[in-house]
Amino acid sequence: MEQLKILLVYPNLMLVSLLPNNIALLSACLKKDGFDVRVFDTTLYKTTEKTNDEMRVERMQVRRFNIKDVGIEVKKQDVYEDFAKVVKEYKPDLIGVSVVDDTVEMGLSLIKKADCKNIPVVFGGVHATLNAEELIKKEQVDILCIGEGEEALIKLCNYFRDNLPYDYIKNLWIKKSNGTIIKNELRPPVNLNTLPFEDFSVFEKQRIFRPMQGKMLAMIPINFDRGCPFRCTFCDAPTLFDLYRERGFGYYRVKSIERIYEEMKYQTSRFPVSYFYFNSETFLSMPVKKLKEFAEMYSEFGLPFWCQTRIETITNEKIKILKEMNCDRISIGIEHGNEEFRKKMLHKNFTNKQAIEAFKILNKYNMKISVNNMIGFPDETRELVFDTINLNRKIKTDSVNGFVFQPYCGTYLRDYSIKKGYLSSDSTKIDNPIGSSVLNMPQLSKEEIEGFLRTFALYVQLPEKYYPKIKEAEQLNEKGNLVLEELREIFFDRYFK
Ligand code: B12
Repeated sequence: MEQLKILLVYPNLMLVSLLPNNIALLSACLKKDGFDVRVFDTTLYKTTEKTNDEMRVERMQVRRFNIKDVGIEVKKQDVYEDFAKVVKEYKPDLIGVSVVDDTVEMGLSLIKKADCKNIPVVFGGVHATLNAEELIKKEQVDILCIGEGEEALIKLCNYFRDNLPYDYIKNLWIKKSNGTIIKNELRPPVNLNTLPFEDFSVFEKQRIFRPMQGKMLAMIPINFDRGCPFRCTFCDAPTLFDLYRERGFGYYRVKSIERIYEEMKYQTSRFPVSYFYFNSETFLSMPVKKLKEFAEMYSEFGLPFWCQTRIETITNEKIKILKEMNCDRISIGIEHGNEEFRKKMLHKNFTNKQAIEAFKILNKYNMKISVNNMIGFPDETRELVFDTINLNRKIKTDSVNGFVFQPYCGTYLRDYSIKKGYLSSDSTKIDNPIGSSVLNMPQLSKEEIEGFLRTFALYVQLPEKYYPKIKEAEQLNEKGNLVLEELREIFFDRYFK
């Protein structure tokens, strides 16, 4: 029998370049079952004026870098025409599109503008899971995958190939020709230790490069776990956790060290990896004993790596181990500087004293740190933004990120924003975390938030004598732009040389 051809689509923001585990994992599962897989990835296409990273350079979060250093050229061709060509030439039997809130519009447009009428189209990813009722209404969507896709997609493709009815596959919502929708139950979560290794070979070769503070590095993401045990109100993780918990399933799982070792062996034998990106929402939540075991195993690789953790998990012992392992950079979410607001609104319970102590430990070991903060939370005021600035001033880091709060589908803070009238209930509009606020709030306007975003790093790093000038730079007008330019040069000279 002829091999069934599956086209996986990764609509993405321009040059948001870390390779995605989901597509690589789905590809590996499909190939293991004998399917032919091709990926259409929009990352290298010129789909917006500026890239996220260029905007982050403008906002003084990251150092200047050049994608051409590693031979990456942005594709000038029209992404929709190229996709239509791929569909026409490859003639897939089934198309699978992976979407988050920021990329769903592009995913829908790709399908609409190509000739996909006689090809079943499955949408999956966190947006499909958490905004299912709306997404299934779209004419481009035939099937939705709710939650995990590994087993559901394989079952679907096998049944499809064997001409078996596929109406009752768990995790899938199926739209029938008469418009009715069959909503199947969720299946239990997969065992992360037994999945096939991610297949990154489906991406173009240059896609392995990702900028990291001024350098382009060959980076492979290694997923340590799936889900997160914490309940931050701005994040999708608690909603995914609850979706599974309501059915009696535990969603948060951690891979074994042996499994992570095998994955790293596999990926380094296939790609010229120079850096690992450890994907775990709270890397240091593992006990010291496990971290030590991991460190011992990791000495065989010794490559620099990035990881992310929470303030509460930082101890002298753990950071010492990380440093010895060659950890290059650690990313930490403070998110907000006001203890009470952070606890009540974001459900993050650490104290400012704890944060300051944690950063002392990190500095003692000379760790490179990126700190993440958000501006424009519901109910936030100008004074509250200054609490975030002030806490960041008390800690020493080499990269300070001020992102804008976005009310992602399925999050608690999205519901809260709607309840407070800051967002209309039918709005699924989301901007980039490097973009603009989508909330309409009387006490902190979109323009004020924008002003803070562009001057956040200046407020945090420059001496207070600059504050009157920085306030001028907040203004979104010609004068403000000129002052901002002047301060930016001072900033780059002092901190990013
Ligand atoms: C690693 C990561 C990244 C990586 C990789 C992105 C990726 N798509 O994998 C990078 C750094 C590139 C990234 C970028 C962005 N990210 Co991100 N990221 C994550 C993180 C921490 C883990 C994702 C992951 O690897 N999970 C493990 C994989 C295996 O799970 P999965 O992606 O959900 O895929 C499974 C199912 O959803 C399903 N599935 C997925 N796709 C498909 C397709 C088909 C056809 C089928 C059948 C099934 C299916 O099957 C998969 C296997 O079970 C999540 C947090 C989270 N809770 O998910 C945020 C998260 C996904 N990111 C988020 C955001 C906002 C972004 C950016 C928009 C940020 C930006 N402006 O740059 C971009 C968008 C890039 C993109 N096109 O996806 C949000 C999305 C919120 C939302 N509701 O839309 C999340 C949820 C974090 C949050 N704030 O809550 N991200």
